[in-house]
Amino acid sequence: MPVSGMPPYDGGNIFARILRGEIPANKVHEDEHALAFHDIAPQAPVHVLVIPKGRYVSVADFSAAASPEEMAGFWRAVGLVARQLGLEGQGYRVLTNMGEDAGQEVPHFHVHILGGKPLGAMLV
Ligand code: DGP
Repeated sequence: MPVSGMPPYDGGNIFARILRGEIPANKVHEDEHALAFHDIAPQAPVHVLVIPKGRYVSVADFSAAASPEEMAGFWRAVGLVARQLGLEGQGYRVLTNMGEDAGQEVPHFHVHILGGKPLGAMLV
């Protein structure tokens, strides 16, 4: 359940459908807690999304409501995927968009892993 004030989780969102195997994704990793797949509109040479398997709308929801096991499993998967993609040597960026002002498009918590070129220091 989302924390109070959060929108309810919409099980019809595109990432929920990817998790259920209803639409395809170019997967790079899957385990008990997380799924990682290439972004459909890459913003860098490497652009992968990592999502938890649980029903969390955003980082606000995930950080408030996920269990310690889910959190640990999710963040372990983020590091593992970056390593697996060969990004550790050069560096990479991990970011998440939360809500309207940040331009969050898909209401299932996800982090972007971006890398494969110098990204600069700008955050916005
Ligand atoms: P955000 O703005 O943080 O919610 O980013 C959502 C990202 O999801 C955006 O970079 C594009 C990506 N995306 C949207 N639909 C699909 C899809 O059907 N498949 C894949 N692989 N990525 C998608």
